Amino acid sequence: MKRFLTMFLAVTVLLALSAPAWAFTDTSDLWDIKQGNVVTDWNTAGVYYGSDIRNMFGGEFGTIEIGNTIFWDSATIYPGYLAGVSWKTPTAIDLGRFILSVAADGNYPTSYNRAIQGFNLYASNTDLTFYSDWGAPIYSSGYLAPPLGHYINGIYYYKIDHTFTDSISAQYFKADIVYGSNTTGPRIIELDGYGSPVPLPGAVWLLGSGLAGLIAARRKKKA
Ligand SMILES: [Ca+2]
Ligand SMILES: [Ca+2]
Repeated sequence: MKRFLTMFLAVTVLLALSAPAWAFTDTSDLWDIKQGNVVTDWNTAGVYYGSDIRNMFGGEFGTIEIGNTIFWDSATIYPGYLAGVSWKTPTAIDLGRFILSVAADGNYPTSYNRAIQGFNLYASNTDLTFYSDWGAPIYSSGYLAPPLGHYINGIYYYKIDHTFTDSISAQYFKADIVYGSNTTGPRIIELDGYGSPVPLPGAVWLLGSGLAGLIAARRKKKA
């Protein structure tokens, strides 16, 4: 019984800790369109293959190519080109963490296809247009490509999972995705925004089981 309980607790803790990592549909995602997030604009890189840019915020519209949004593949687009999107939440949110999930055609350095040179995230409390000056990004990445072995369901993935030291209160957001190739556009699978980290369910479970153990031990002592 004790062993079973320990196993059960360990599995619960593992599940609680691992759930947000690759869950593309997540009710705690404050940027999900199911939470009322509205995509306000995007730039000329557009969206390819009849897809819909809302698909990167939990949507399922148009042609869904491996469940994702894809920006243009075009010879007129060059490495360093910015594919951008802006969006707004119904009210200001406290952004504590974001996860960007991107698919690629192969494994770096074998394939540079769909690698991105960078990802810039902007936030504001003013209703800015896409082409407004958003000031300095709240996050800026370097070159991104799938790490070796990061291969799930037949797709190579890479991602950014970033937690801010201090949460950022904002209602308007914009992201720049910097092209890494002149022939293949970035495949953005999902962009999730979360509130400030709260005590993990795993920690609560551990605390609860610890207390239960103490009570049981006391009862045993009394008996
Ligand atoms: Ca998606
Ligand atoms: Ca999402």
